[in-house]
Amino acid sequence: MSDRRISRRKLLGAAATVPAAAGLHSLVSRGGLGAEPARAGANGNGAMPAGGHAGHDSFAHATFAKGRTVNHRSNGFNPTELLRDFDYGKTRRLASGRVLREWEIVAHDREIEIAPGVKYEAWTYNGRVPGPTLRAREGEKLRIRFVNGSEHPHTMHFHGLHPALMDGMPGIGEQLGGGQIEPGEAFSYEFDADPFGLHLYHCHVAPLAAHISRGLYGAFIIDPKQGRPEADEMVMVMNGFDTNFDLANEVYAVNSIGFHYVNEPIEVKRDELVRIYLVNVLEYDPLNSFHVHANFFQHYPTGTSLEPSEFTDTIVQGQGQRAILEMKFPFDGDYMFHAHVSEFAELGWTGFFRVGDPSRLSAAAAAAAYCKLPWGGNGGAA
Ligand SMILES: [Cu+2]
Repeated sequence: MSDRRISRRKLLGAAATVPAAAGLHSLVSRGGLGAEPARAGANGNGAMPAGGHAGHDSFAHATFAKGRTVNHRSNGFNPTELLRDFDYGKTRRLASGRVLREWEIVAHDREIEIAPGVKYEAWTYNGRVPGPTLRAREGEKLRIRFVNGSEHPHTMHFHGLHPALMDGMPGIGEQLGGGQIEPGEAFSYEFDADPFGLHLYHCHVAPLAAHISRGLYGAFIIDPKQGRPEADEMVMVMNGFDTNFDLANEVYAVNSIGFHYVNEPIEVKRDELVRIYLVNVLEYDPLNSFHVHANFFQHYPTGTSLEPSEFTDTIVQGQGQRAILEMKFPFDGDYMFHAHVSEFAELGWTGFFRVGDPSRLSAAAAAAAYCKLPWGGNGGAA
């Protein structure tokens, strides 16, 4: 079978009859990505490493082996840390009394591992995907110095209110040294933090889908002047990776690493307010979604109002849409969250919240037992 003709849908279908990990590995390596040769499992014959997941020897998850993880150290970022990592930049007060907030963002080309053994030649802001979560307060003056250390031209296009010359669009702003920023060049974007809400930034060089899907995006939060109630805050950027460049994604995730929050559930406290800044940057699929189990959340579309629009357990977002979600977990245990597009969920876009003290949780086995769920691969037959 020609690897170029393997779509992610064929891959899913093939999972029932062949070790799918092998399918993805060969697909990725033949697709020209990464140096890793095709190999099915750690022992090279298609079997997963020993250690408690014997049922997966021949019929693994569609693309993932439970218990195997990516190398976060060589990636340079870990989604568990990235989740609550807000970049406030550096501030100083101007003569006018206003706060000036400044960042430096450098674009780098960098290979990252997005699923165990699956390497991807990413283009990054500050070496990570998604880029740093830039966070400011309504009314401040913002300055983002962008340095293009990539081998390709890029920009930073921010969502928000600003003049055209600061829009990060090729062909607009060249007279200021802006517009398209060539390799080795730099430019400072300056605008006011307005309006408050949850926004995003991304590269806007053509071909746009390619530049975005390579990893050049990040969340951009403008807090309202009066702030928001105290909460355990986290950022989830819903993304995906077209590992063989056939204009369809093979891996889906929040914060880039498929199934990361299954391997490392997000620990939250019972009855504490959890606030999720949710952004959809997924390319090649028109819609993405977020669903949480056994709970409901307040939905603040774009975060531009302090009043929620809906109390629900599922929302749908097109590309570029984002929302703030607020919820509390009234019971201890493991609670799944995932795209309600089942195909995305099975290709990586699934995680767990772990509520309460894991050592005291008799019910906290869900994440560990995830691979035994029927849609985890083989129905748990050992
Ligand atoms: Cu770009």
